[in-house]
Amino acid sequence: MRRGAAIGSQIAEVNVATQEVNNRVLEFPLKPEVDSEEEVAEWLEAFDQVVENEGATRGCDLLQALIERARKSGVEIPVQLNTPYVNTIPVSEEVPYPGDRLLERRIKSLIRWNAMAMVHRQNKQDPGIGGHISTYSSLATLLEVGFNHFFHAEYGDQPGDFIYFQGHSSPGVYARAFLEGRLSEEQVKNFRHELRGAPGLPSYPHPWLLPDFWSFPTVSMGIGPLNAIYQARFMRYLENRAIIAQTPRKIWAFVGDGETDEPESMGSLTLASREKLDNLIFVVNCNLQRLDGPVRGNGKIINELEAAFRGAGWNVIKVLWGSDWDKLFARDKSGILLKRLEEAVDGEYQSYKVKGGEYIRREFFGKYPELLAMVSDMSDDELHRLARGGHDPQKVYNAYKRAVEHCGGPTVILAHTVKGYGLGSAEARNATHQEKKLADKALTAFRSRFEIPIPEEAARDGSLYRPPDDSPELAYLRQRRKELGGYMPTRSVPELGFQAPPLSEFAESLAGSKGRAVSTTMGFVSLLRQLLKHPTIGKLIVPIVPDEGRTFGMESIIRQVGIYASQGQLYKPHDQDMLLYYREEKNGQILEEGITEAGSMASFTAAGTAYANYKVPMVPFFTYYSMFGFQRIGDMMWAFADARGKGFLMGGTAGKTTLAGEGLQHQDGHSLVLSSTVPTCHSYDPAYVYEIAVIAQDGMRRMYQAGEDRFYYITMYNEDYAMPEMPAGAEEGILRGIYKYRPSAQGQAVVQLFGSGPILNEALRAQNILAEKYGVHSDVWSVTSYNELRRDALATERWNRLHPAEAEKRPYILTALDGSEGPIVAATDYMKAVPDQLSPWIQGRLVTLGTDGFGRSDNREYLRRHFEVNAESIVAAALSRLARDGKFDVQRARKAFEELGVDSEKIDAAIA
Ligand SMILES: Cc1ncc(C[n+]2csc(CCOP(=O)(O)OP(=O)(O)O)c2C)c(N)n1
Ligand SMILES: [Mg+2]
Repeated sequence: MRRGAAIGSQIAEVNVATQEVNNRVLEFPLKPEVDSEEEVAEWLEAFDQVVENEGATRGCDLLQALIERARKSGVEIPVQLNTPYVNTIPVSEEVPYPGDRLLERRIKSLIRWNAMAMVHRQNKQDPGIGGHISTYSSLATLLEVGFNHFFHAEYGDQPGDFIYFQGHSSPGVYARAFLEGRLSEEQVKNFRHELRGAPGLPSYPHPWLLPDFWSFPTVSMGIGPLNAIYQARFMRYLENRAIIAQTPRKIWAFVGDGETDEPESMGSLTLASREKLDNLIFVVNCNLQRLDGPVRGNGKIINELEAAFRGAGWNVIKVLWGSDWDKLFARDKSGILLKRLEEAVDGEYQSYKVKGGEYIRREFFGKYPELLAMVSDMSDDELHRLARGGHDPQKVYNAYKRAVEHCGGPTVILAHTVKGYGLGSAEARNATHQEKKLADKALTAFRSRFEIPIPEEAARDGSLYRPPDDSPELAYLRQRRKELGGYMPTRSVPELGFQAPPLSEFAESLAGSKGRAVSTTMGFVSLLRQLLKHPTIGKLIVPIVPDEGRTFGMESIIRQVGIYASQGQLYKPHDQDMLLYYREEKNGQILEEGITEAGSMASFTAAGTAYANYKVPMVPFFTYYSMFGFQRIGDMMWAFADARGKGFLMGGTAGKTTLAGEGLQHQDGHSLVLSSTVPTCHSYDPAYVYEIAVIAQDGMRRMYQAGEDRFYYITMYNEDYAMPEMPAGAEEGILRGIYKYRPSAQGQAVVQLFGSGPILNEALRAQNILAEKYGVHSDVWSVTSYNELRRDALATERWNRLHPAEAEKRPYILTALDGSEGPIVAATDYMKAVPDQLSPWIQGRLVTLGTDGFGRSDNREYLRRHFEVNAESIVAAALSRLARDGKFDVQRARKAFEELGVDSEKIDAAIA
């Protein structure tokens, strides 16, 4: 028996008795350095024999045993996550293409043309309007194989797939919809001209702008892939909770290779494998380029991504080379071609495409005589046309088929493509991303290459072309989509049939805490518990929390509805004997995300758009540290608004002085400024639990019952105080942003005090001090939303501006203040910019106290003194202002400052 074969048969017994094998393998000690080629050949031959005679699994066992053995012997084994730089699927395992390749190529050519023409034409007549032609040109085959064979719209009782398109490929998606007859020529001609009276097309996938078409905003890089992962997870959540049926539908996410540099793209890969999301397929369009130049000029982005995805547990399918390469690989007995493919870096691959066949022969194949000989029968033109895998429908089809059939985890397809494919001189050039127009010559060349049947003259104008309805191309295209359930993308919203519980059902929250000191956060948690118990909408509530459940006192909710865990609870929690143990369940309701606000926001997005995507009106409540919300993941909130998301963002531990102790990086004084920038976000800063109840009830009614596309940001604090009962008739004011909470008890008020959140209590204390010590009467108002008041005032003002002949309307803030006199001191735990939003309408009256500047570690008393938002500062501000107005004695005011402990020379917190 040859030596190698002996190793094979001996190690084959490794699974039976490891120790025995260990001893015997010692007869053939592995050497870390192999010193002769002959020796290597012997080992390889032995291995080949094992695989041939006993199968691949046996070969794998053998390698495993060798690795273990090597580790035990102290041999360091290099971590190797890369496979050879060839297609993952060998030719021998490919299935034939099921479609009509010729017709599909015709259709794809027409789409290519129209996508390019749409952008070209628009930039010719409106220079600078922008658009992209080279992203789609690299993606066309990847999308078309999907559209013709894989992307399911609704079919039978199966709901459809979800597709996250690369944002910059939108012209191609529009061009297909144009051929399908779903978009009119007028619409396509109005690409990027949305404001001209005629229906136009938005630049990118924006559901807000084209709500019947797009579902997933993707164009801010990184948001698409992250949202896609959490979408796939949320789909499983709905299935495991029996809210929707389990189906074989898929989520396809098309991602740019440059886009993978965004941490959001790669940050949650392990969630997808941990959760075994075999409903998720990523297709990374590896055209090796981004906006400025190569993604990894000096290396290989595909290898880097393969290692990252494999390391994260994904099934990786590389589609690198088109079918033309197959014959070359068949000739490559020595492995020299593979060696050359592996040593060339992406910057070189880019040059090969730019510089053509002669260059490829000289620089790529010419490096080794043996390799050069391999292509001696091929012309330069043939070398140039050697296609990359992502442009070969046969290879792409096989990859997609395997991805769709893969079970047990997510798949990524790394598809090698050429940026600007088919655009002649713009192909693969560094500047191709920004290319918007083609020269006349390039246009006519494009027309000839893709055989577009339009006159040369029309080609130069970038005319659109749609073949007759009864043409074989359109008939085929329609037939394919019919078989796959219909056209995509499409977005539709059903009748939601949601009945918001009436406010009376929240009697407990409205009744106050009967003197018990509680926080608004605790009040919210009670409200949430109650909602979760609700007989009809309880199951639709989705509590989301990024590892802060205990901070917000949500342990009871964990006990009540459990944490969603796709595998159930595989361990006995150590606190199982306790009432509030850490309960994980396969059908748990809470999404406990761990420490990822971005991931939580992605879940919030999946849940908040479920009313359209899954036709179930899920109501998410995402509770988080307010400092780590809009500031950290504001772009995702913006995308949520674009996606017409609904739900409640609950900003806990809010306020710069209310979150005591934590200091600069925790204390939030500006999320309300940031939230005010999102058009569909309605922000509230409530002081009392009944205010939260009123806002939440009305929010549910407006979003899910009345069908308004809006969402809420509500701050919640952790300061405990007695929650009063709701004053009669306060609802309207709470919702619109202001109501008088406690009028002056003693007499006509000469000053108005505005307070929000816990600072309302400071205003109330100030009211007492002013009256008792200084004989100044004041009214106290709870301002639940400066943002809402400002929006109302702006809308009213605009109406007045546009209707000069009609009776002037008055903004709500002014009607609310009718009859209230004197200066207004507005105190907030947020920046002064928040109350200052009202300045234009209460000009001359407003004195703002807010928490501009960096936070500090201290208790509330000292923090409020530092930021000048305590009762004493409110009193001082009122007296100061009254004194300036000649309504209060100046000397008395100065003395009052001393009595109040207000230091006129203290450093300004805004710059401290
Ligand atoms: C967050 C974000 N940053 C920057 C951009 C601007 N931008 C648009 S496309 C692009 C390059 C995209 O390259 P890649 O992801 O490789 O896609 P390709 O067009 O090459 O397919 C950049 C930087 C953006 N859209 N989003
Ligand atoms: Mg790219």
